[in-house]
Amino acid sequence: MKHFLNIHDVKDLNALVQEALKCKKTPKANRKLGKNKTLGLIFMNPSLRTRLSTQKAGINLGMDVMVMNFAGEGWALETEEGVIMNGDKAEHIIEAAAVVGSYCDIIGLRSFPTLKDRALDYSDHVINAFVKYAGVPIVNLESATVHPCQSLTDVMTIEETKSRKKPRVVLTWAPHPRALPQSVANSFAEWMNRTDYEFIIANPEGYDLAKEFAGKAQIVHNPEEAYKGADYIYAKNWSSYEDYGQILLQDENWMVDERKMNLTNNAKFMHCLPVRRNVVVSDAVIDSKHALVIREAANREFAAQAVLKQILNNG
Ligand code: AN0
Ligand code: CP
Repeated sequence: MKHFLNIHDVKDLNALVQEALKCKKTPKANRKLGKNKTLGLIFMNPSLRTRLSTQKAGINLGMDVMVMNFAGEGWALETEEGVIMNGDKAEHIIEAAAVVGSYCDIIGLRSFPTLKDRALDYSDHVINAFVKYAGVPIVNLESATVHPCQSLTDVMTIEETKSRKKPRVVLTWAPHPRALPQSVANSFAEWMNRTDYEFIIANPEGYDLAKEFAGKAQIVHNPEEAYKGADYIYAKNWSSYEDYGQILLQDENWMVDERKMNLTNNAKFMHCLPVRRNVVVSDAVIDSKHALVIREAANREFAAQAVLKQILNNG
């Protein structure tokens, strides 16, 4: 693997999931692989899990890890090419990416969408500028359009816990007071579409994901219909793609609650975290034995490790 930007960088999904499960069994088995290699983690936005799990994954492989929060700490970056930089942006991404690349063997980057300009966001221009100018492999730690480290973890977690070969997996939209990216949902859909699971997306009208990500998924606009017989309920809020970046609805009937969970096939509850209790999911569901959220977050370490291992092995 050269870069890990999205599902298209994964040739054999099952092999990568098996690698992550192997890393979980013996996390310190490859401590020599990353010796004298530097992993740089750059965050344009907040993080808990991605930052610590990827750092830990690098340490497990013997890498030296440097982390930098750009928001508020780095220079304000210009990302448009050919502009006269006489405004508030002090540094161009062309130099910034090349400089970080000169210190690192692998770079992980988190850069959220603007949620204002759909065409710009969906060009994923920030991470692509790092690919173009950093000169080293790039790992996507959530970009404007996808969050592949999360999705790999999600497939791994389903593989670990599923009670039938082809589970019925439901990605359900849930309410949220703030406008959030579509990245986690886009990515989850893309990765589910690479499995042989039954995959359904439940979201209100106006919240359909871009077709390129929803792919062959069955889309329903009624939560009760989707929950029936589900083995996994994967909740996430996203802002509208159609009415780009807008919040169209706060309807609490879309919150994951016990009433709807009772319609399922004893479904497990999943969420990438951070989650707002009693907005996205009720206390009763997230505190129940069906919630996989802590296992899911813990698995981030081994998913990241599998990715770093494949990149390091590529030389
Ligand atoms: C982010 C999002 O929805 O993309 C990060 C999730 C991993 N969530 C929030 O900003 C709350
Ligand atoms: N799930 C996830 O990516 O969490 P953080 O935003 O805390 O990294």
